[in-house]
Amino acid sequence: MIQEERLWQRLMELGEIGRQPTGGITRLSFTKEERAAKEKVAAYMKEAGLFVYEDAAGNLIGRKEGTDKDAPVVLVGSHLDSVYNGGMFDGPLGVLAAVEVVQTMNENGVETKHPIEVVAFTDEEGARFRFGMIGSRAMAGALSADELNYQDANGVSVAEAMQEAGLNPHHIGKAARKPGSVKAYVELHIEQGRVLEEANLPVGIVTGIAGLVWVKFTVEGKAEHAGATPMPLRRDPLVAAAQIIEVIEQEAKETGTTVGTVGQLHVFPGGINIIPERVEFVLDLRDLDAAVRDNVLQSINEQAQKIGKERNVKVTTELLQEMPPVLCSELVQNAAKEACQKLGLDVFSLPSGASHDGVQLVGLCPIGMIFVRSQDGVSHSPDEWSTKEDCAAGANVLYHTVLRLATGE
Ligand code: HGY
Ligand code: MN
Ligand code: MN
Repeated sequence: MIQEERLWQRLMELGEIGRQPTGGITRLSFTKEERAAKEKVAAYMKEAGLFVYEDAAGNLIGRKEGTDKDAPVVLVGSHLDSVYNGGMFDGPLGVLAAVEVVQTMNENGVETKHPIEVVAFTDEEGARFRFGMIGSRAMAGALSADELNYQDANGVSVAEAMQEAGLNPHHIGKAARKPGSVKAYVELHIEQGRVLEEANLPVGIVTGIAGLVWVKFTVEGKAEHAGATPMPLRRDPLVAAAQIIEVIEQEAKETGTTVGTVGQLHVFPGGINIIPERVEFVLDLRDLDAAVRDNVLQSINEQAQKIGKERNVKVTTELLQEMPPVLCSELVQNAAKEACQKLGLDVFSLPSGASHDGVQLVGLCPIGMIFVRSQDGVSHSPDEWSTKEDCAAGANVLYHTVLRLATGE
């Protein structure tokens, strides 16, 4: 069994890095907060007896050698970057549980055929730039050089941020893993929803991960005086945007499985007494079925253009990122099921509405995830919480899952 106290202490310690006065954690990719978190985890990895290194994409990796050092590795981990003002479990639980798993193996002299590599992926959340999963995309060889030119809100590109962090963006291709070199990828993560809580269970096995699109809407009208412009003469992009956002809610509700969110909206120039000139907002649209998601998107786009015409404003869209829904492999799901049975835990399967790095690795190796119950289903918020007992239960399931995968053929 893993050491519950050590895992919890490390979670609490790591949870202080990037803590904001608002109570949440902000640890964006390639920032000093993320660097500090990586240094802390690198120290834990060394305590666990791992060989620690960073790959060309800035993924932090701790390797436990296998008895067959050329056998495909079992990859296990998650991410250390966060959303703005986020919680302390989303990402770190998976990384620290993975460290705890291999440290427990090493402390008990447990050898495995396959090498095991613990990974903390760079920029899973995409909070800083316009897309996420930079580290796992690089590992899958799916990151093009021109994507490194995208800039953050301060005009700093991914490439520049990497250079500032001591990485050479031109070498990003070196992070790609050869096909066949990874046996499986397993990630422990908080559920970030209410299903396990409703089922009154600490742990669940993920069947598949929803596919998402991020679409940037730009609505252009005419800046005019707030006091001197009669209502019928206005070309107000913010009211049009509000109508489009209502359409998003209606269309997502329609299917019963789709979720649509607008969490980021900017008004230009933003004066109290100015009818806005331009409004920009990003739609996050998801469904386990890509065809359903894309039909909803098409309907939203059609209605958005209609609203634009009616209000004499210009509506344009730009796809920022698209991730297909993926299924978790039977190999990993079965290993996790056996682990739950061994531990006397219910075998309970559920889909993931949240997206995760495994989505990027599905072309490289079989993937799978284990969920830990989230209190009130809250995440991406300072109120994100899971209990010490549930985190330990998840880490023990991860231990036996990884052991099964790393010792088997
Ligand atoms: O957005 C997500 O689903 C994940 O937290 N990056
Ligand atoms: Mn997240
Ligand atoms: Mn996450």
